[in-house]
Amino acid sequence: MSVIKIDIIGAPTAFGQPKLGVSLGPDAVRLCGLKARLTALGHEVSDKGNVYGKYRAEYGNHSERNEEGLMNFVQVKDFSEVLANTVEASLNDKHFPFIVGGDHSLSIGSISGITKKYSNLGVLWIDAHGDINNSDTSPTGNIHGMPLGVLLGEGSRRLVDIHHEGAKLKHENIVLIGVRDLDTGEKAYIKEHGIKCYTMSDVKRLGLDAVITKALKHLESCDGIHLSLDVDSLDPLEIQGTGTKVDGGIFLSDMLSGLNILSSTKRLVSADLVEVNPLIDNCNETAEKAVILSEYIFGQSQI
Ligand code: EXY
Ligand code: MN
Ligand code: MN
Ligand code: MN
Repeated sequence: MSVIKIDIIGAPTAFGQPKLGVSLGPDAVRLCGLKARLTALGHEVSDKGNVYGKYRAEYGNHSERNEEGLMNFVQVKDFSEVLANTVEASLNDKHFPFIVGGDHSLSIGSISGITKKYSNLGVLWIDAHGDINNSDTSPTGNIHGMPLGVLLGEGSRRLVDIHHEGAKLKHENIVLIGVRDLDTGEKAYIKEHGIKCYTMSDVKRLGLDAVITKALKHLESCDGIHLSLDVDSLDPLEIQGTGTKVDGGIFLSDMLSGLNILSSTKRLVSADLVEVNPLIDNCNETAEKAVILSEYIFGQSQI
């Protein structure tokens, strides 16, 4: 197995959603031995600590909508800028940025940093949700439901222009996997732009291995692949510690098999692992499973 220089980047933001606790996700995952367990696979692992902007989520989420209907806009923008710079620096060192959250709004920052280097980035978005709302379509104003919309250049210009101006991703370079809770506006947007989307029904019918294989084929011409893995893609029977659970999800054993296929291609250049919330968990089991997912992202296999 080839050695990967992994930078663990903690992204303890909670400003993209209303529940307290998701900012503790990175440390909950560290406590389960993330660094040691990735090192044991033979990789060179450096823990870069947590990234902080000017605001600290631990003191409570000030949920006021701005004039564009966005919750905590100032805090999300500030955090995204800092995270984008950190991720870009990791890539400049020729390392693999592994961003551990934190709510899914962090992907605005991480992917903005990555696309400075990879201008034709492919993204595998494994999630119960589409996260493809924008300031005009969102029913809640919660920015963790909008990162893909923002990265595609939709809605609030002030969010879209974070780190570098304009859209960061192309519609044809995104594959959604495991979705089962889309808002009306998200469904219309996915159809209108022909975004490749494997719903949970598709995953059930085809199997996750086949879906990942098809997704990789779809992203064949990309200059790198980023994995954005939301733990709420897993079935709530297996994980409790995440803020927006949706029944009928992926089982851990299936996910590990799919990640095994993905990692063996060696096309991944970066990854996010998001939405672990230890305050609503059962004895930190979601963080423990997040570490198992991480091991498979980085090439763990069963023999
Ligand atoms: N679609 C809903 C919204 O936009 O508020 C719920 C979004 C949940 C997003 C989670 C993290 O993936
Ligand atoms: Mn180095
Ligand atoms: Mn998400
Ligand atoms: Mn989700």
